[in-house]
Amino acid sequence: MDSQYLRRTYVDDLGGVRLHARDKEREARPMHDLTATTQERDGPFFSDVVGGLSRVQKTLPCRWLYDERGSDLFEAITRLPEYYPTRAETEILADRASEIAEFAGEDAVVVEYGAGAGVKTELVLDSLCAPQGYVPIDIAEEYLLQTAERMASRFPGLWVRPVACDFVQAFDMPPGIPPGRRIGFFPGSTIGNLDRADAETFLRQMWRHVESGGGAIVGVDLLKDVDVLLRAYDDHEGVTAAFNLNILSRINRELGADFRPERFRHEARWNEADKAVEMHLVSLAEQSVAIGERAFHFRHGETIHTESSRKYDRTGFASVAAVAGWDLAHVWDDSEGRFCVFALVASDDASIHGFPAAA
Ligand code: AVJ
Repeated sequence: MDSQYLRRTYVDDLGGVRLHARDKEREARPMHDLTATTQERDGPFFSDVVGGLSRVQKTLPCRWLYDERGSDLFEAITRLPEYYPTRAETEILADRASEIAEFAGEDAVVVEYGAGAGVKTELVLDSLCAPQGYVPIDIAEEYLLQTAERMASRFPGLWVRPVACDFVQAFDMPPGIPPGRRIGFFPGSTIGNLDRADAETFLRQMWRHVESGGGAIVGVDLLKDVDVLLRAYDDHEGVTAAFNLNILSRINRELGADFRPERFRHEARWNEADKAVEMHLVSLAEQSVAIGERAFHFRHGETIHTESSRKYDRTGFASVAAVAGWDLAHVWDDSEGRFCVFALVASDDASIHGFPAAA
């Protein structure tokens, strides 16, 4: 994991913000100012950026792509002709609504990782029989709170408790969750952003969150023709390029850096060893960038690796899930066989779950 910092925010009754003890000093700030905490030079954004740009292969963790503009650009990506995953997954969730409802059972509590704008959540909550609760988890707080509010008004009586945090790090479920079978929901192939070890750690944590007998619905993008994959990450309109480059503007704005985004270009690459599409920002010149006192040097053509989106085949993903304590209940795919949705059940083999609780 890239950062030891973890901010967790539980929103009570969608009215006020209740913060963890270690965040007490921030309690006085209004809700929308929470993002401003990333400006701190000792904050998680700063340490990730400085740490990532200090490596031989410069990197920026992809979670920082999602500030407000980045989240808007990602929503625009999901509507692009080249970006098939969202459409394919939405088709599956809509077509399989009754099977999903049966799988989840009555009175389910949906725990969504990386909730974003929550478009697919509505589909799933609509399919379910009397869902009791919804716990959206996301690091992009503005979107998270909007989504939580929308779901609360769209599904009256639903218990909604957003958790603002980076879900790949260890954290506990908020208190007061209504009884009912917990269903982890991890759509969008976001699991593809994690390497094998982190995917396994994530799946173990989700197991701990839903507890033995709980379920999970996980969207996974499938291996396919490399040209099709690359086009999905390098569209004609340049929306993905803008999404990728936006991280430089965010670093400028929030950390006072002097990146010149026009001196970088977006590139999508296939990494055959990792079976992943990678996004890079390629330096168009030899240049130096300052962040506070620090300077980072770029050779002409040197890149910053900003995201990996790993692609799986069905058996490959099922075996990662199995190692983390999940039994396979269903695999559904779209009509063109591009994407699949796994329905998993948390096995009760306690021996593989020595997972430590969050500190
Ligand atoms: C939201 C992480 C699943 O990897 O396909 C889209 C993000 N990046 N285009 C993905 C993304 C470039 C997306 N995920």
